[in-house]
Order: sequence, then structure tokens, then C-alpha cells
Amino acid sequence: MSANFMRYLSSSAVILGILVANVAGAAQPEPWQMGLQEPAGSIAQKATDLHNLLLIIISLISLFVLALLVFVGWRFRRDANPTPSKTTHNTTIEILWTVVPVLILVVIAVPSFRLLYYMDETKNAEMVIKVTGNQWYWNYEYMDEQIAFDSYMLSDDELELGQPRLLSVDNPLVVPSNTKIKMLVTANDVMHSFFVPSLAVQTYALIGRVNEVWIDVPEGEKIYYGQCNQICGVNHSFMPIVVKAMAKDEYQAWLVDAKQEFAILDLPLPIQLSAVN
Ligand SMILES: [Cu+2]
Repeated sequence: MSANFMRYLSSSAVILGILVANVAGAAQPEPWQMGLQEPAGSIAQKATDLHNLLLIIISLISLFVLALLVFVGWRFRRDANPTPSKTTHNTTIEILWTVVPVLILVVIAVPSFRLLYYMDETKNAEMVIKVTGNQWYWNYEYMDEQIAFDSYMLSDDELELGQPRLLSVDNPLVVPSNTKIKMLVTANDVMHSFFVPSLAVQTYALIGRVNEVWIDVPEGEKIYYGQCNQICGVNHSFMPIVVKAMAKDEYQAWLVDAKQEFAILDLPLPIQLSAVN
């Protein structure tokens, strides 16, 4: 068998593996991906709808401007216009090219503001998770459950079959599906950014400040991959985010074990002291 054919076979196997991994339920970048990742949760769905609306509008504008340019280039070429026109004003067209863009902006602004306020509304959250960015790992604290743990990227030799390289972690952020979860995002050392594309969540993690976001992961067991999205130092690329969604009863079962393993008194010294005092 030729080397090319072997290469073809092995790349097909890789692609097949990626497809199988996606069927098994993981939201992650794909080779040759063109659009956004498949939206998960109500914010992501609305963000994708807005994106699709904008895509149509900007495509129509680009085609219209291109058509105008081609028409002008052809209609007013030197051969056809030995004596150039001296026209400088046309009131009708000036009103049109002011009013029409304003109307387009209004059409964009209405759904845009609607989404912005929808994302901002963290009231009625059913649970709260505090997310802290560190150089170079994430810490997740389930405040009501009194558990907290660090989440480090897996190195290449720790990866198991099907786990994507540079995106997998030792302790994922486990969340119940169909639940409105408020996240309090902050940082310990430098700026980080909590970014999970398929959930349409991206917010800065700032030292001494808390930013609020919320997610509602849809039904079903699925893993959502993200990354720190703020250049935060030499290992910036190596602090991925893994959100692992599971059904509510499975989440409760996970909590029982997690309370043993990640009880908040296992945190570093300063937090232990404040808990004791
Ligand atoms: Cu970072």
C-alpha cells in the first residue's frame, strides 16, 4: 500500500474519531469549522439568532456596495464619458443615504439591546458558582455547597481516548442541566477571561472585581469546552475550561462525592484561616 493511501486512511480515522466524539456529546472546535459552535442554552441560542440576522444584513450591504462600485466603474468610465459630469449635490440621494443606514442600525440595535439586557439579568438564579482565574488554572467554588476545587489542564500523557488535547482538564466544572446558574467571575493574580463559545459566555476575570454572568445548559449529558480568552502570561494557552453538564439527579449524586473530596476546608491557608475565625 502506498504511503499516501496510508496517510489518507489515518486522516480518515482521525476525522471519524472526531465525528464519534461529537456524537457522544461534546461542544468543541472542529476542523474546517466555518460558523459558530452549535449553541447551547438560551443565551447562546439568542446570540446565534442575532449573528444569523447580522450575517444576512452585512451580506446584502456588501453585495449592494459591490454592485454600485461595478456599475459606477462601468457607467462612468473614460471611454463613455469624454466630458465628466460636474454634478455635486443631489438632495434626494443624500437624504436616502443618511436615513437608510440609520434605519438599518435601528433594526440591528433592537435585538442587540434585547439580548444584552437578557444576558445581564442574573435574578432568579437557582445556584451560584464562583469562578476564579489563576496563573494558570481555574478554581471553581460552589458557595452553597461549601466545596471548591482547582481545574488544571491535562498533559498529553494524561489524556484518555477521546479527550481533546489542550482542552481537557482534571476536574471539570460540573453543572446540572436545565438550571439557571449564576457565575461570579474574578481573578487572583492577573486578568483572565472565562470563555465558553458554545454557551456564548465570555467575561473578564479581574483582580478585586466580580463580574456576573449566567448560563442555563440544556438537557442531556454533554461537555462544553472553552479557554481563557485574555492573554495572561506564559501558560495562557494551557488553562482550558471544561463544563460538564449532567441531569439534576446525577448532579446530586456527584455532589455527595464532591463534598467528601472538595470540602472547602481543603482550600489554601488564607481561606482556611478566615473559615476558622
Ligand atoms: Cu488566563
